[in-house]
Amino acid sequence: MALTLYGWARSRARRCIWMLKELGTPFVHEPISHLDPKLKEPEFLKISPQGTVPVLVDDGFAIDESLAINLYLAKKYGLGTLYPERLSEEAMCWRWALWAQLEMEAHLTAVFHHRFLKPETERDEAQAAAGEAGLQRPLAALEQALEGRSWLVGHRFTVADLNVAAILAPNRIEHIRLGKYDNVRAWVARCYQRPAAIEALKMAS
Ligand SMILES: N[C@@H](CCC(=O)N[C@@H](CS)C(=O)NCC(=O)O)C(=O)O
Repeated sequence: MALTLYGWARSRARRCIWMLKELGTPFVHEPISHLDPKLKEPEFLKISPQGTVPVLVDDGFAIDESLAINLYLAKKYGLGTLYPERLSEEAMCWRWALWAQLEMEAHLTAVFHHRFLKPETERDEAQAAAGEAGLQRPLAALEQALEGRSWLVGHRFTVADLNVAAILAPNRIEHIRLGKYDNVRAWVARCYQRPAAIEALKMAS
């Protein structure tokens, strides 16, 4: 099989599983945990230089970084559906991925870690609150971008929605107050009602 995804669904690999399920592309799944020491062995570092998951190997070509993997997969297998053909729309897909990674991910991680993931004795509510405060500007921008529209780019669900919604995963955003962001809440729900998203989430439970 040419296409192999490494990383169990309880890691950021879930983002790529979601993409692969959307595309319906056959793939081999190697559900290795992000805690597995094998990730730091020379053999694995050859395909994932930082020893992290997810990593995708497509016929000898290896790529890590979940959102980049999704852009690659969408362009290769979903051109005209999940990946727009028009250059300006393609550019917006890159834009949303970079934006989500840079403007949201670190803040969300701080909230998730300090309100949920860390043992109670190691949680620091000040760091969680700082993360939540840092999220206000990007959330307000996303709220505005979704005003009067169902999807971020064009008129259908694309890799832009998948990548941003993957960062705003339900298990993360349940720890932040989304009260005033009605468009964001509704859009996240729309994205996660998709059968591929449901399947990917099930694999993590
Ligand atoms: N920005 C990377 C982050 C990759 C990452 O940190 N993955 C975690 C699992 S969610 C991991 O493999 N951690 C193991 C480690 O950092 O040693 C991506 O989006 O793929």
